[in-house]
Amino acid sequence: MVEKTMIRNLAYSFAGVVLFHAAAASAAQHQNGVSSAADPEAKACAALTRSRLVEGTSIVKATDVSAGALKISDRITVPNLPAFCRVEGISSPTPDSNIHFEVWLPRRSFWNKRFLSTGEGGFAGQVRYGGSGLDAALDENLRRGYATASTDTGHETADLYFAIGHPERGIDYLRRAKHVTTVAAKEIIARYYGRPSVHSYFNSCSNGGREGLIEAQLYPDDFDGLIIGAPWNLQSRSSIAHLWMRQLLGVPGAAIPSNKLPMLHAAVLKACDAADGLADGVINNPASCRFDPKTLECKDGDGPACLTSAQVLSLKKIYEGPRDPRDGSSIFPGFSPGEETETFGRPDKVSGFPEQFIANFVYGDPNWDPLTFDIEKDMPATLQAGRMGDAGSTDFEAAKRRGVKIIQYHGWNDIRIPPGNSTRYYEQVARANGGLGKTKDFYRLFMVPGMGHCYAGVGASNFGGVGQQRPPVRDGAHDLVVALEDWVERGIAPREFVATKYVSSDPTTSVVQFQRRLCMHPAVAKYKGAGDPNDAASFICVKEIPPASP
Ligand SMILES: [Ca+2]
Repeated sequence: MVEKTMIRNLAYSFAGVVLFHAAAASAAQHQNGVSSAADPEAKACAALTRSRLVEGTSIVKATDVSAGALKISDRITVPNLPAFCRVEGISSPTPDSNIHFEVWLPRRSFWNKRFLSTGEGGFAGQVRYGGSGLDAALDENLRRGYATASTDTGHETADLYFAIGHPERGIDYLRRAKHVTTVAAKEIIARYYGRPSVHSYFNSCSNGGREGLIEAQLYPDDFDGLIIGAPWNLQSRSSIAHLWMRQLLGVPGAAIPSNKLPMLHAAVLKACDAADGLADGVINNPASCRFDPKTLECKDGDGPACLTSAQVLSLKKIYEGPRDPRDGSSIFPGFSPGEETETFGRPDKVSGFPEQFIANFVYGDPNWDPLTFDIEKDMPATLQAGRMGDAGSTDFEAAKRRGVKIIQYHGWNDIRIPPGNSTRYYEQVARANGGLGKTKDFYRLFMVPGMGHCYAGVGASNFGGVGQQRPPVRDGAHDLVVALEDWVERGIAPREFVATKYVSSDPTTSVVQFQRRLCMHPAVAKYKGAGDPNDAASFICVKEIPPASP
């Protein structure tokens, strides 16, 4: 694995110049440390340690790190880094706060004059150092020449119930830590280089997507452009939906047995796969898929090739999502047809985050039992708790005034956060901002056929998002970050992307299996009917209004 990583990293394209890291092989063998104090950049780095930041925030340590692998802890070593200044800081916006953050500063000559922050998924709890050769964490941002930052958001991963008895730490995670880290990072950048970054960007997914939306909504001065992946922006509603489904499928006979999933998936594909012009196992617009679970209902008793009436009912509810028992309105979208594999219909296998959310923020009780969840009883308190950290506002006035640009994406095969959450939220934003036409001047959504949560899946799922394999080309067509820069800095708005599927999920591979077009919502990619289906040019983006959200 290390060997493969080294081979892949032998050539990096830095600012259009390909640099060959001839020493990469040997460098990766060593834990490189502090470089010579005589080096002026090393001196400038060390000097940061003594500088004071805004009140409540201080630099604990600033270390000049030479090129190679950096050992962070016994568990974490980040390979193949260029030389940089590693700044470790701490921030206490309240007396109970304990926010750790890091800012990584590339060498002056290598810096591309920009700040690109990564974000933190799930409940964070750790600085996002690296992604095992994958995209958009501190390591890869640094390799691309950005000054970059990440935070543990004020608690450690092992502290599952960090907000219980520590409400301010809860707020740090929900909305404050990313902001104070960003303010500190910008100040550190200005001091180290003697000038501020020309632009500040954000790129993350899931809870990181929520962080980005919170930033754009509450702290619009922080970033000039943000990439928002599959946002967990409505933690309260998402948790309600998850627990509702867990309860629904926990009833004896209601769950869909895993041995029936291949049969179910095949039936869904048969109904909807070819609607985009190509039967390739990927449904480009699941929103228009009219698969009726009832067509699979057993006629003569239960069997492996059919669903019982209880299973048919479960399946309808999985696709539909929970409804408010008081008025029948949709609380949260269901999952989209096309991903009836492995953990489909197994919420207990997907995530413990909803339980953790409710324990921390709703009842303050680590022993709260998720199996006692009752939508009627528990929904009001859960929605109330969500007001603190849900990023559901549609008010982007301040961001718009500053010219902030937002690119959002979401995989249609996401079984952690339903993809309908992104389309529904985006449509709400559009309604509140003068319609789709005006909204796309500052905010664009790209749905990704066949991609799971943030990355991976049967579709073309690599285009510069966090945790993805790196795109084959770092340009505005293949890479979200470059596209965002083009939009913010040159006024060139992204209309579509080329997403890549590699022959293997090994991050070292560069052999392309196929490429597809990602279209701007509500357009959908259609196969032209002729041409190599592995070539993105064989597809066009066709305007297709999805069925209205309930
Ligand atoms: Ca298809």
